[in-house]
Amino acid sequence: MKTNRCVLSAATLALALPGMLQGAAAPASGIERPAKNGNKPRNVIFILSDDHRFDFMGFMGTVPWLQTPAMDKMAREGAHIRNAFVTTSLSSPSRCSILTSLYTHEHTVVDNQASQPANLVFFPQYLQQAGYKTAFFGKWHMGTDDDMPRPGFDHWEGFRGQGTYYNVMININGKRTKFSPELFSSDIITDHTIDFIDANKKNPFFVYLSYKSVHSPFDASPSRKGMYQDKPIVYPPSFNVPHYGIPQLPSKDANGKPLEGRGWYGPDRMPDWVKNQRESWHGVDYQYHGAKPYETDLRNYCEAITSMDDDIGRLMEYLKKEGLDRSTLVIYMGDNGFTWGEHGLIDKRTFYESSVRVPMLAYCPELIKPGTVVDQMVQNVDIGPTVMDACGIGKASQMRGSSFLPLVGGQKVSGWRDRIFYEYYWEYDYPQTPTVIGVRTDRYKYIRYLGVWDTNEFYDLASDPHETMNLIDKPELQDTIKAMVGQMYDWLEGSGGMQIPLKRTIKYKEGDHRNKKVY
Ligand SMILES: [Ca+2]
Repeated sequence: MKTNRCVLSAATLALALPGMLQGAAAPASGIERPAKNGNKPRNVIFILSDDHRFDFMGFMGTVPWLQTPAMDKMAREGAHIRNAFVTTSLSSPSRCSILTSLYTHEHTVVDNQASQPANLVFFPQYLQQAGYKTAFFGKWHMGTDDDMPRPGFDHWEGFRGQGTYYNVMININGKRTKFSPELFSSDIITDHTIDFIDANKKNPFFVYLSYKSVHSPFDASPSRKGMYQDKPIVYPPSFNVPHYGIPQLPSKDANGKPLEGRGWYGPDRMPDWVKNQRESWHGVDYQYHGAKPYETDLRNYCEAITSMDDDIGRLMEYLKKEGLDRSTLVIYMGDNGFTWGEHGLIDKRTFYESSVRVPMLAYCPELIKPGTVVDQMVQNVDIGPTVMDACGIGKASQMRGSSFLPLVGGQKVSGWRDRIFYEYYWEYDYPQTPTVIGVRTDRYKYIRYLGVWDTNEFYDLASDPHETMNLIDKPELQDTIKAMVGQMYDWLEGSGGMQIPLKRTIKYKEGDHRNKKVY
């Protein structure tokens, strides 16, 4: 296949080669050398998307008309890790947890602007040390808008900040290259990934393919634009919960007594900040300050997913053609979820299911039986240990996560985590969402808000999977709630998380329509 895109790609790569040798980061010296684990060193491709929620894949049926044939095939012939979560539902913190296997309060990349601490070790550095050729393509988005090569990669192609869908510019091993404006970002970096694999397929390689898709402002490849614009919208059950509006203070009951509990919050006891957010940058009634209607944005989001799926399919076809498909481990994951109407919200950041759950698929016929479904709770901090495991390396001592390779391989694993912990730190740019900490088991979820006068939340996910009835004040659940709060603080105390990381603000506010362009 020779398209204009490929010709341009090839030319650009050729130009960049001298820079590649000089500009790409050399393997770090002085970092730990984790022990070999005896596994055959495999090729690994880790595909990361941006803001793709856990259930917007064709085979899941949430959106009946959404087409994702490549993801469907990965699930059908590989593994669907259906309870996959992030530790913080925001791009930069989650990306840093993927790369370091540390919690957000440990790596301290707490928001999308914070600078990237110099002391972090990224898991691809261990792969380089073990003789792997490593490459990064796409959105790094960690540590301001810096697009320069980062440690751990022999070949680097990074976007600046969020990157763009069209008019793409890529920093290739230290040198910025502009592409023809009509070329689509996912198409370009998929081509370059295939070029890299083609040049390195005789060596063990690791590719970190990080799409700009499917982040706002949502956009599709030329062949997919408009394909869903006449499709009916599926609204989630909690779209109109909470009831819009908050009682005006002072608020009293019929006997003149001040309202409290459900009298104040309403029968479902939804937090006031959630009700407020409905009419904000991240709420369905004023999303992105009215830039586009909710329904248009949702359809565009789905077109962005199908566009990216086309590229994933093309990469998988290439692997098959080259005979690399059976032994290469391919992992697909989203960097955080995305709320589409649940609780009247859009966006991520919260600890609600739509925000904290991510899509995760693993494909490697030599390791994984077709149609494998993993029920255990897997997290972003498990990616580093898992990739290293597949590359024949044990996990590094800093790492908080664990390899889920035995889970997708169908092995019985004892002692796997039975709860996950969550943290999100209030961000200056988008002040609508407070600081959130919490804990979730396979049955219950506890959510605590810091810095606002509001209600905490407790849900029974077995009877209320859409989180519509807050049980925080139920007398019969108080012992369970108290125990989970204790576990949450044990986790924070045990991992140095009892101080909230505070970062210097970098930019003017962007998303607070009441306080624009003020410090
Ligand atoms: Ca993201």
